[in-house]
Order: sequence, then C-alpha cells, then structure tokens
Amino acid sequence: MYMSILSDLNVSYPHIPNVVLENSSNTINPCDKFLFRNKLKIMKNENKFKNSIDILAHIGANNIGTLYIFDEKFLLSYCATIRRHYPYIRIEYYAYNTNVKIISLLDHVDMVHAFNKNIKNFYEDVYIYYAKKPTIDLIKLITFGTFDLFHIGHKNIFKKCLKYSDHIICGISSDEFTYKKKNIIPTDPFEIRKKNVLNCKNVKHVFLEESMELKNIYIKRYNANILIMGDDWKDKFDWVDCCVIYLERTPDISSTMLRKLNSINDD
Ligand code: C2G
Repeated sequence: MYMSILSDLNVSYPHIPNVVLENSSNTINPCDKFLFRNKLKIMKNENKFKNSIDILAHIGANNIGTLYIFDEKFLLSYCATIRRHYPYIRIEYYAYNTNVKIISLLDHVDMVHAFNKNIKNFYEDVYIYYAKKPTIDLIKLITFGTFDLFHIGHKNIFKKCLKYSDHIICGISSDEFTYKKKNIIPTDPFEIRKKNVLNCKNVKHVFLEESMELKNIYIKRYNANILIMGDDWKDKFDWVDCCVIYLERTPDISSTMLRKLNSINDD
C-alpha cells in the first residue's frame, strides 16, 4: 500500500529519486553513521523546500541523519511528516521564542536548545504533557581563534554571535598551536588575547585551544550546541558533533595586515 502511494507520487513528482523509496521502506538506521551521517541546517525563513515531498526527497537523497531546525514555521509544517517517514532521524530544534503551537510537535524532536532560561522554563513547564519528552537545554555557542592584535574583525564576529546565543565560550589558540597553524608566534601574549576576548559581550568562558582535532572534546566539555566561525573556515568544521554556522568575515582587516604595519612602523 505504502509503496503504491509513493509510486503514484513518482508519476506526479518525477524529481523524487528512488533512494527515498528505498530509505522509507527499508527503515533508515541512524546509528549506521556511515550511511546517514550528513546534517542539514534549516535557518530562519530560508524556505528552501516547497512542500513535504521536497524535504522528504532531499533527506533521502542526501543521507541526512541530523536536522538542525532554527525555523519555527518549518518545524510546524514538516516535523511530524519527517519523523513518520524517517523514524530514526535526529532532530534538534533551536528555540528563540516561546510558542504554544510548537509544544505538540516536540514529541517528534530529540533536543530543544533554548535561547534563554525563560524559553527553557516555558518548554519544561510541568503542566505540559509530553508523550516523548525531548531533552531541553540552553543554547551554548563555541568559537575559536588566535585573536592576535585584537581588531574590528574579531569584535564583529562576537557581535554577530549574539544573535544566536547569550552564552559564548571561546577557545583561544596557544602560542604553540598558532605556530603550527600559521608559522608565527602571536604578538600579544595569551593573557592579553584572553582579556580582549573576555571584554566582548556575553563571552562567559575562555579556554586554551591546543589543537584542531580536539574540537569535539571541547564541544562536549562545554555542552556547546552551536559552533560559529568566520567564513574563511567555510565547510572546514562540518565534521564536528554540533550545528556549525559560518558567518561573513569582516573585509580588509586581519592580524597579519596589522603585524606588517607594525613592522613597517618599527623600521
Ligand atoms: N575574523 C573575521 N573577520 C576578520 C578576521 C577574523 O570575521 N577580518 C574571524 C575569523 O573568521 C575567526 C575569528 O575572527 O572566526 C578569529 O580569527 P583568527 O584570530 O584569525 O583565528 P584563526 O587564527 O583563524 O584561528 O580552530 C580554529 C582556529 O583557532 C581559528
């Protein structure tokens, strides 16, 4: 019966790749990370998908095992359908406001990340009946950098992070790690770089970043659920175990430029 509905759909929706038929009928197993290891981010008002068939086809065709949903309308429209067709997909919802209509759909969600305590308490209200209660925590954002000769580009990336979280954790590269990355020793000692970063709004904690590969350990240690970097690192951290967002870099300013200027002035 199920197959016939889809085959009928095939007639009117030729762009549905067969893989969807297979996946749906073969019960996708998310722990088979090899197969469904890809992640999909649904940011606010992206409207990437016209209807549920579109999104179902996309999930199947791209082996999507994890969905990070920031768009409330998307959750309201498609969450139940996605869960029905892909029972094992992992769904994480980033809640930036409270919405009663959302509550009945949270049974289909594995994790709710709330922007602040007020929103967290709203979805944790004891009077809400959940058939399958999602884990509910706060959005914690992690970012990384050398932050040498602190400049407007660094300041801007922290400002842009405020849209996503009011709890920012920052890993600042050690001198050794910076030398490994860039073949230079930072001009500013770690304590100065730390002080400059801690001066930024909502930076709650700074730690020493010692290697590129330790990112999942840092993410786990600080319960981070969003990693943000400038787009000079685009796609470089898609392997980590949380949602990754790349933000536009501030043009025409860098520590390298300032270092060159300093050396010219010294001459
Ligand atoms: N940045 C920016 N605009 C600039 C310069 C930097 O948005 N004009 C951002 C970078 O994209 C990065 C952050 O500021 O997200 C810190 O930049 P760097 O200090 O140059 O960091 P980097 O040495 O690239 O270290 O594990 C990742 C590394 O630690 C990143």
